[in-house]
Amino acid sequence: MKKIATLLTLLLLLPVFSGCGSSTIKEEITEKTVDENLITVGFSQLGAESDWRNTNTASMQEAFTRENGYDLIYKNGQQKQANQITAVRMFIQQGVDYIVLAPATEAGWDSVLAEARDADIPVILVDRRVDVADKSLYSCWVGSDFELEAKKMTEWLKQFTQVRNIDPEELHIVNIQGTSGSTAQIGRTRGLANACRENGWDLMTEVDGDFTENKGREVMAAMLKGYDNINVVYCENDNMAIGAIDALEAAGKKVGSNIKNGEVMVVSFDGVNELSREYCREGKISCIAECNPLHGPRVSALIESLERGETPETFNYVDEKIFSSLSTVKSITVDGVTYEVEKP
Ligand code: GYE
Repeated sequence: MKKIATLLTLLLLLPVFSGCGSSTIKEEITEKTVDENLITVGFSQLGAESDWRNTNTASMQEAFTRENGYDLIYKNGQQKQANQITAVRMFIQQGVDYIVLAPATEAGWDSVLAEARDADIPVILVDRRVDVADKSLYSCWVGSDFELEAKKMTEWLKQFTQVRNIDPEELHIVNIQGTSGSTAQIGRTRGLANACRENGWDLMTEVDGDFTENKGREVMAAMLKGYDNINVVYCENDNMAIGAIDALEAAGKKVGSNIKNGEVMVVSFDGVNELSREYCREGKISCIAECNPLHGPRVSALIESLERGETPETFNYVDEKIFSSLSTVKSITVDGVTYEVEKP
């Protein structure tokens, strides 16, 4: 079998080496030269909107190398679910061994995942989830507990304001949200909304910033025109926080934790981007709830487990930290678990 595959590969490559292959032909050929000894993985990544995403893509590419026994077919969905659906259909046609999907948003996956199941190709979800009626449409998922990240952040804010004698009704919060309908957005938004209700904080508005720096800047500038008393900006990722800080400073605001003195506090999620960590060290970002993107080895461990005929846990959560350079709050306890607040 291996010999036939190699022979086929050589025959297919001939026109390219003799100079008569166009780049389109080359692509078709690469897609057909599947090495029988490798595990073929089709990975549909949703896009490249943030540093978190790029680090996640790199982690996957480093894990699924030929040296590690994999043949990786990587497709960037450019932030569009339609592109991701096309990629999954292509993987099915190519007969890959596993489909790994990092879905942009949760809805609308039922049909294409049913096609994968009909073709007997296991689907592993990474990072965000899908909302499908039939839960057997995917084997398992690995990623973060986004609502827990938000609970950690809001618990930190609650303790911080208590220690600094800031009354709950003095907080005027805006939320710059991640891509609407994505698991990360849903969990982080829900966590904040619940905490605002429970603590009596004023949640003034929630606006989609699509997880990008440019959108964060744009949305913040617009909010500053609509509200003059914003004193907490909750950004659902660091890239949007960087954009928001630009807009705040351009409008003459001082970012920082001294709310009583008129500073605007910025908090965010991820802790991947170097500039945001620097901002956190300087106090421009008061607190970051970590979101870990290094899923490559985790997905590969799940595939190895499936290869051995095991049934891995359906939902696999990653442990995450919380960072602040302020020493006001030393630790927080959420759902019975205590987290030390670490230096960024
Ligand atoms: O926080 C953000 C990215 O889904 C966890 O997506 C991911 C989020 C991450 O764009 O930066």
